[in-house]
Amino acid sequence: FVVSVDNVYSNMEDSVTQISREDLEELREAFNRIDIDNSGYVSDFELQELFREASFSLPGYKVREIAEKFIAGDTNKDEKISFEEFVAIYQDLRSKEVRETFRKTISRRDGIRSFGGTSGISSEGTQHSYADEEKVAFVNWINKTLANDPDCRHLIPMDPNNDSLFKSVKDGILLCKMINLSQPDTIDERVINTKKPTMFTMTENLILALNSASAIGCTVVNIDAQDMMAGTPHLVLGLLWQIIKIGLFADIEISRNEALIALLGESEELDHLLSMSPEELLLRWVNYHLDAAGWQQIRNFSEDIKDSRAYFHLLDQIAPKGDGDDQIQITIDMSGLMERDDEKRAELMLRQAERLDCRQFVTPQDIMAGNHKLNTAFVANLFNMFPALGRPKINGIDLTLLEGESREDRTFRNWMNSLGVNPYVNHLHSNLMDGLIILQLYERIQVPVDWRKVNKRPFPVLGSNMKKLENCNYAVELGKKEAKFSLVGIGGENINEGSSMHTLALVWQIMRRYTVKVLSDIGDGEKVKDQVIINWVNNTLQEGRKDSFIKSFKDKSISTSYPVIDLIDTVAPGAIKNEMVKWGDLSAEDKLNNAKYAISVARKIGAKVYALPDDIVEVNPKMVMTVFACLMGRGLNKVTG
Ligand SMILES: *[C@@H]1O[C@H](CO)[C@@H](O)[C@H](O)[C@H]1NC(C)=O
Ligand SMILES: *[C@@H]1O[C@H](CO)[C@@H](O)[C@H](O)[C@H]1NC(C)=O
Ligand SMILES: *[C@@H]1O[C@H](CO)[C@@H](O)[C@H](O)[C@H]1NC(C)=O
Ligand SMILES: *[C@@H]1O[C@H](CO)[C@@H](O)[C@H](O)[C@H]1NC(C)=O
Ligand SMILES: CC(=O)N[C@H]1CO[C@H](CO)[C@@H](O)[C@@H]1O
Repeated sequence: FVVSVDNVYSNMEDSVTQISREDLEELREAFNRIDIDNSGYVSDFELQELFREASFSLPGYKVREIAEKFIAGDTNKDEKISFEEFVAIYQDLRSKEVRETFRKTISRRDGIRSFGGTSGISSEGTQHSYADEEKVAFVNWINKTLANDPDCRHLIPMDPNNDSLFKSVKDGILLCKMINLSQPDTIDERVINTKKPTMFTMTENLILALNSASAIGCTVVNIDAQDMMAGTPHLVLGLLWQIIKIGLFADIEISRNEALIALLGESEELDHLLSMSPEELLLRWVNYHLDAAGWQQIRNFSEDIKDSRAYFHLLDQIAPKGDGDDQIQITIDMSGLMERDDEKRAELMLRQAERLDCRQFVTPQDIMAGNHKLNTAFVANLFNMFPALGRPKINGIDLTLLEGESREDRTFRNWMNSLGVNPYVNHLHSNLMDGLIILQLYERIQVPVDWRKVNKRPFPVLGSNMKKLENCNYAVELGKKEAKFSLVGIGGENINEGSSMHTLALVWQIMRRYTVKVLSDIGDGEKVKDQVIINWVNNTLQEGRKDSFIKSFKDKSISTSYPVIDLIDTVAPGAIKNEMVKWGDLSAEDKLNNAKYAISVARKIGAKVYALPDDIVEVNPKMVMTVFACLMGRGLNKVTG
């Protein structure tokens, strides 16, 4: 039997009370670390390693016993262990005396703080751990980035050495601000409750933050306002890292930063560069500068940077040479390269980074430990501050390739990422060509996927495209037969080629189904037609004694945002502050202002809106439909309690 991750989560949470959601997440993480090819399975011989990852230290004979018992009872005899099967084994063990051993091992892990059942923080006796160095790094970064924000005076600076970060997220302001910095203009500041914090206003801010985080592509499944209110460390750090990373990576994208074309290799097609993830581009950027320095290339931000030597050469290459507009010149002192002690060398390197105002995210220990996350952040910040890329030669390059993704593509991509698809989608069309993301999305809308029929990563070198095409064919077949989508003239080959028109046609139907699913759940029938939503909007507006109404999702009057604002005012009285809304004859700017306000308030009252203000101003019917459907979900929910 094959079970989707979502099902695992919901089944586990519902039926098996002994295992907490946090535990499940940790197991999931451990599982993913072993399941490097994302197949959804680990082999029986990997079981020992898996237990070690899950901080569950067992003697080898015990693991073999378990593996044998498992294989004997394995119904599908494939000698592979799915996540659900692993959880079952884990639970079985945990219910026995092993429980105590589990606690002890986890708290002995270096640099990791842990809360046991007796600490009072977790009443269920669950175990969470978090990396202290991440907390320190994020606190310093937030201190710096929010230092001058008047709304954060009560929070900043935080002390990196105590729990002040986890206390500071409580009122939601810090998260809202960080989201808005990572993706400017995501949250309308008029909507954040900054005065007189009460339980209610703080919860509102947190809901606004979480829904906005989803909208910019953070995975927030399994995190809610309560978790943030309680300052649950690993959840706070997990969310903050996603938010910070989106900001750090925002400009590591060729369409937003043409200078990156300089990284194009000889006889390399631009297409290839365009398909690279920000992490890959960042690595390419470092190696570009290391080449120029005559230093050996690095392969990743862990093993290969531990001795700080590559960093010295990188700093030397990117430091301003006095030829810029500001004529600032900073000469990197390279004498630290001669230092023999790794830790002292790392410190000397960081002092040079400090002269560039880039001593961020890492300590000498994080460098020596090869902490991948923090070193990636350190380098991304260096890139943002000093890209040091000359004007690229763009003759002979097809510049239309550089147009960048459309707003709609980005919204779809953010939506997928917020649902936690794996791997992260950086490019809507090229990342969907192997069919695997689409199949994961099917599970989110309850279309059953038989994973035995799916080819998993890594694809073989030879014939990989055939495997991917098979997945795409299966995805289209399921779309037609199971989901009953309208896919006339769409074949697996269109998805496999990355045809944007065909991919969008399929993805939109999945997103639509996802959006109206909440309505079906409430009991408005399996298929919610547009007309059902329009009628509800009209009726609700009428009941609320509002003048606005809509004829369709293309209705030009939507451009003012009045129908959205009136609807919010009806389903959540008091949420809209009338003086914030521009009424009367609206300029283009007024319309945009209303749309920003409307979307932020919608998120604040609990509607998970992915649409952007421009979608409302330009009346993009698809995105407009999702806005009204989300509000309908919110409105009906209130009625049904
Ligand atoms: C953290 O330490 C600072 C002093 O550096 C103190 O003002 C603050 O109250 C402490 N916060 C917590 C949550 O312990
Ligand atoms: C959000 O970002 C925009 C643009 O950077 C800025 O104008 C606005 O004041 C910010 N809002 C908040 C709440 O910080
Ligand atoms: C980094 O690269 C080295 C080889 O230089 C390799 O041994 C190591 O496993 C890699 N680490 C990660 C986290 O990818
Ligand atoms: C919506 O309501 C308005 C007025 O209440 C009405 O004129 C219009 O026909 C309605 N549209 C639909 C599609 O129901
Ligand atoms: C109190 C405290 O530790 N503040 C720090 C906040 O972050 C800034 C910038 O990194 C540091 O300079 C402060 O020391």
